[in-house]
Amino acid sequence: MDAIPQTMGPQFGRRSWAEPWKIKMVEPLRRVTAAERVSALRAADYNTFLLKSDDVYIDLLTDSGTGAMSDRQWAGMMLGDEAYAGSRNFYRLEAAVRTHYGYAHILPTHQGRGAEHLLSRCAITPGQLVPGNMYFTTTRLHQELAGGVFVDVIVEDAHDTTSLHPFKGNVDLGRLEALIAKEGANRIAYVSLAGTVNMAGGQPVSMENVKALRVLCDRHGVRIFLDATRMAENAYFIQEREPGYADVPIAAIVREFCSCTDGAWMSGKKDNLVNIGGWLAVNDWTLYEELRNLIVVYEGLHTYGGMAGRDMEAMAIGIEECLQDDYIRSRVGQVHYLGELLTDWNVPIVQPVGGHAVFLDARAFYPHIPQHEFPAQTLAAELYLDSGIRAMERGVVSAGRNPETGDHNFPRLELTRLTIPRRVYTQAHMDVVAESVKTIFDRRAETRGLRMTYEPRYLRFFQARFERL
Ligand code: PLI
Repeated sequence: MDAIPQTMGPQFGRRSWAEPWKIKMVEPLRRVTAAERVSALRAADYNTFLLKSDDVYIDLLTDSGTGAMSDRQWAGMMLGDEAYAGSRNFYRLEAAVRTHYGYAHILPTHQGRGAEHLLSRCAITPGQLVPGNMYFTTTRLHQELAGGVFVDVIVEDAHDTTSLHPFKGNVDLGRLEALIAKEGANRIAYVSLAGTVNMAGGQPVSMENVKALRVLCDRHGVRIFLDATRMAENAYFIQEREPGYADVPIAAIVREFCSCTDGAWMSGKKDNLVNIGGWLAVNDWTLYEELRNLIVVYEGLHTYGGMAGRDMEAMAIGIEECLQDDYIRSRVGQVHYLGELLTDWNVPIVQPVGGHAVFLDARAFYPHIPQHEFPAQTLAAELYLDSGIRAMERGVVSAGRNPETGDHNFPRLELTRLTIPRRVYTQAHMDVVAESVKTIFDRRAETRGLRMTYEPRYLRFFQARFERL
């Protein structure tokens, strides 16, 4: 019995969790040499979005479309009904969204931004305001292109990387009420609510907050549309942190949360565990009719919306899988494992750790690099140079420019995101990532910032180019 390590087993007071799956197929990773990394990053002009995936070792660029499908989902792909109209897979998807998210009318879209586009065009009258719990890049752009003006009404704690508020995604109801009082309810297109909040570090919204938001909006006749992209992860935090929800299943929490909203859009590439796809769902028939009419212009017929039948089937199965308590616990648990390693080493990260990623606080990491020299972009470049790990910027580059003044938007959060794909990497990969971050943290004083040499008009973070100062 001497062979049993002292730290393992319940008799020693420790119980670990493990992923509720085992690996059936593997994809080899390539370790990229230091010389290759230098030349690949130069060729990509210091933008990790412009790297070739073949030049990446561990890819933490995004959790979007990068997850591993289950054997059930792959089997479902073989059941694709590729009829142009009325595919049986559409009806499976429609039933899954109705059952688990609770909305009445469902439209598939090619991915999340397709749904954002349609909803923005149908639900915003030019000149209207769209209050929301922090902007998201594609969401705000579609709202602006439809003539709307986004207004941030997230709680103040969301902008403070060190605040331990358990629900940093909450709407500041006082600010929203003041906005409605000042502008009048007619000027509000709808409240754009995201659970979790990506740009704040994957931070959740509480059930108490969404219920109070519903009451406030009902008082003024304002609609609430939900970005449900990472709603299963949001539900996990409610179960973990909110009184009364510890024994409520994730699926029931999602259903209850969604019942406080008038509709939702979804990037199925995240929570719903598929490599491509999305959906849009609303309760109001008149709005649905408008959306259903517009979808044939931009996405495809209302029973496929830009998706293959097989992909709709995989998403219907992914919806069921992503709401299982064991799955979501291990998914968020892996993100937290990485966050705890970095916290133990005093690396500045957004606290508490969010649902889909660990966000490095680039301002605190590189206090000597001013925001106009892109500290978060620099950090992503340094990480790649050190180990071939790919992260992404979520700071001033992502925030873009003010459409009226043309100036940079300078967000208070200047973050580099280590985004964890779902069911893809192991705990050992997380160790390797943490060690690389620690290495560049230890030599942070020598690091210089970047200058932007090329700036595209829309969503500049995807294609901007930089050089070293
Ligand atoms: O990438 P799409 O078009 O399927 O979804 C757009 C989108 C909408 N809402 C939220 C909260 C997102 O995170 C989102 C896409 N996110 C990406 C691509 C990401 O890397 O976070």
